[in-house]
Amino acid sequence: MAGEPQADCLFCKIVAGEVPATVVRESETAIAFRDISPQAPTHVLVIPRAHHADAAALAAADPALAADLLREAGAVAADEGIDGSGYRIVLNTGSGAGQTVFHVHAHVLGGRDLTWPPG
Ligand code: IU
Repeated sequence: MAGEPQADCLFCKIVAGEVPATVVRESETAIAFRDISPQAPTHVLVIPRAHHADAAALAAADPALAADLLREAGAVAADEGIDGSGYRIVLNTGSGAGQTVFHVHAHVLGGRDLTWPPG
């Protein structure tokens, strides 16, 4: 069922505290933690506590939670001091776009110049 924890989901295990992560921010609905393979000086993942596979599934099932996720991503950027210089929020959706963990997560990237288009 939409939103229920999935036994085989790494990010559900992080939410449950069963897998360690460097958490930088928590709210009632979302948590933010540092990516284990950072691609920029700031690289934080923001995830809803509830399990939704990707951004489209989240937006369809719970638009208010999707809004929470974006608000938390902006708050992470402010906490990290990268909101002034600019940052990127990335929601890879589908394996062809590079999604490897199928629990929706917003990458918050910044602290260096970011080029466009992405690879
Ligand atoms: P993607 O958009 O699904 O490719 O992003 C998954 C991210 O999760 C990727 O940047 C990984 O480095 C990151 N990650 C992590 O932070 N901790 C983990 O244990 C695993 C992946 I596996």
